[in-house]
Amino acid sequence: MKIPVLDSSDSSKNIINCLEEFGCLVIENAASSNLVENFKKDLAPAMELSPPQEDNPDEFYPGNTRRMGGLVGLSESAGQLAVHKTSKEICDYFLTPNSNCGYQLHVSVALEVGPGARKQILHREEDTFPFFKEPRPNLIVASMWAISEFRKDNGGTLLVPGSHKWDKERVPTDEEIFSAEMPKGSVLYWLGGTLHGAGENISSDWRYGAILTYSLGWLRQEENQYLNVPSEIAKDLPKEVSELVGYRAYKGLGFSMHPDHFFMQEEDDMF
Ligand SMILES: O=C(O)CCC(=O)C(=O)O
Repeated sequence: MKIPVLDSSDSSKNIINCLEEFGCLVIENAASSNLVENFKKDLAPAMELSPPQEDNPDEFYPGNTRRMGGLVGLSESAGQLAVHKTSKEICDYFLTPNSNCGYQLHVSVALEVGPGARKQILHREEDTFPFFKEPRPNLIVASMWAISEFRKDNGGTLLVPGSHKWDKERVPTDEEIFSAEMPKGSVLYWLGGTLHGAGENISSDWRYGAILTYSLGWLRQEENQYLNVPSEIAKDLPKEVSELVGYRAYKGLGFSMHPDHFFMQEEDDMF
């Protein structure tokens, strides 16, 4: 079972069926090179401030990597990626039925894997929510936008297709683990129950991805969006983007009386 590769011209029905079956897939030609280059330019000053750390084999995050969060506050292009049509269709299908308050941005991190970086421990995005008996509803959808080319030798994300349907105790064999290989401008999606992790980088170039994950609106976000995208920045974002970050109320949850962010539930939105 390999990672399926589709194209942005494929129908949403195909994309959803494939994701349902394999738990992951790559879509090529999803973002224009302008969008990718603008993202990279916007993030450059922040990435400079995030020097690669030395590796500590006991740490979850490998060394020799650069990471920066709060993407939609740093780059208009990141906001455009966050509300991309295909991501919305996928989230509407996999998340909306499990939530009375929609979905939200869960993590937004620019992630460069440098030469010599070791591979990351395989994990599931939903490992942090162990409170549901299997099979559980989908809680999280993840995307990784290829800001550079992703290859096996430069740390392309490792995935175990089909593992979203596995018993939690099952350990993948080497033959069941695949690297996501994709040209710049592609996007990789996986479900919250799919085993994955960054690959090792044995090349001489940096692998650059933007990870944007989405969770059910009633869950605690993994990244503290309100600190990483503070009020004074969020107020100038497109409404759709600030709402995705969490600046909105729905069914009485998350109301605010902040002068820049006044939102209460509508009468007919209550129950
Ligand atoms: O960098 C990658 O390819 C995967 C990143 C990841 O899974 C994580 O940061 O937890």
